[in-house]
Amino acid sequence: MSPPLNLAITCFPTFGGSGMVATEIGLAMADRGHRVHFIARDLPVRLHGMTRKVIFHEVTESDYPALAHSGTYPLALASKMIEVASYEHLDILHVHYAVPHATAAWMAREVLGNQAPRIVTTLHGTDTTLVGTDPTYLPITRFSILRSDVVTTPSAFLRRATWEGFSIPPESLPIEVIPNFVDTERYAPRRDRAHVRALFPNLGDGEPVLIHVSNFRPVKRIGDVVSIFTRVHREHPCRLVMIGDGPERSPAERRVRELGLEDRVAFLGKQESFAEVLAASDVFLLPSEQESFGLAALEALSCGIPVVASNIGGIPEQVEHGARGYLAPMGHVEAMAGHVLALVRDPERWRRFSHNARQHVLERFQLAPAIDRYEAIYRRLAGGA
Ligand code: GMT
Repeated sequence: MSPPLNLAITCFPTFGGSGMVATEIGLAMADRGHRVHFIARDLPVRLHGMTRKVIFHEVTESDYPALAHSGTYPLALASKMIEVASYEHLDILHVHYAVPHATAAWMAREVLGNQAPRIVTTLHGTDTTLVGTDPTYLPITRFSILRSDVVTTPSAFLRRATWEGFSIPPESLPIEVIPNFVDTERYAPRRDRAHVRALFPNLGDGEPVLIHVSNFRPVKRIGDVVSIFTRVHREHPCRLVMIGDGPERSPAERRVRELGLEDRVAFLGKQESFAEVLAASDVFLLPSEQESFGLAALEALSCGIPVVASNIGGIPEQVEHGARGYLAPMGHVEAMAGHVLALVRDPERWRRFSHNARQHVLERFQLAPAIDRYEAIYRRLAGGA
């Protein structure tokens, strides 16, 4: 049997897809007997309440006044990586989201020399499409990605976008596509309407519930979520559940109040666990402008909830139009509302899509095969390849 590996993971600790994926990988590796460290600014959300399974190293910055606003986090992170790698003899440093994690990992490796762990960088989306290719960060992000030992992306779309966005010829940077995955037991079909009735006490029996989950950033087009809902509601009374928080939440809440629809829309804010509400809903909305993958849509599909989304980024790699949901050009709220109506007005169609969605996730997006692939990368690198 191969010896356990000593692995460190760096990610954003907040409610974002990249942090969730990173945490699940770490926990799964710990389950497989590897020694797993997390190096981050704060305890990742899904590690709360966990004891001893993984080891957490908090990155703290100096509060020296002259350093205020000088963005020293990458230096503090690199120093912590050096410290942990030195006394824990790390084999692998797996960083999620290139900015600034891949750069900190590269700095740490420069300092550690031949004692350095091998670096795996998983790109997640905006680190390529938005932040990374912003001229402010482009040269250093491109360099750090190229210096990683292995680079992975959750979709073929993001692999292409990385090659193109950073002007990297594919032959000089092989990128492995490892699709994101979902815990199919936690996100399982459970049509227990009590979970949505708790939010809407006077919910009618056949009244559909639409749902959206995100970080409410401009790329999510929260205004489109509300527009799709209002159009559907006009034709077919329904409800909307909004989970998450971010800059677009207040304007959306204001608009819902102005429309007099506040008793039909529930804004729940950030929720650590929402699988039951998701599984009790009817259609998941994701009209984003950018989405390298769309983890929340995968969680919905896993619960057997059809998805209506924009036809962008990596979404078509999981949502097949006309089979597990519907896709429309970004911003076409009329078309998306039409697709929602097609689902909620036709229970037979909804059941077919729901079944297809769950089956597809069970066949393609389970946790174990994805973890096998990450583990194979770690083993290959630790073995000197
Ligand atoms: O946009 C978000 O939801 C947050 C962001 C992140 O960095 O956590 O998500 C990105 O990574 C997720 C996990 O791989 C993907 O599912 C999201 O599609 C991706 N977001 C974008 O590309 C905008």
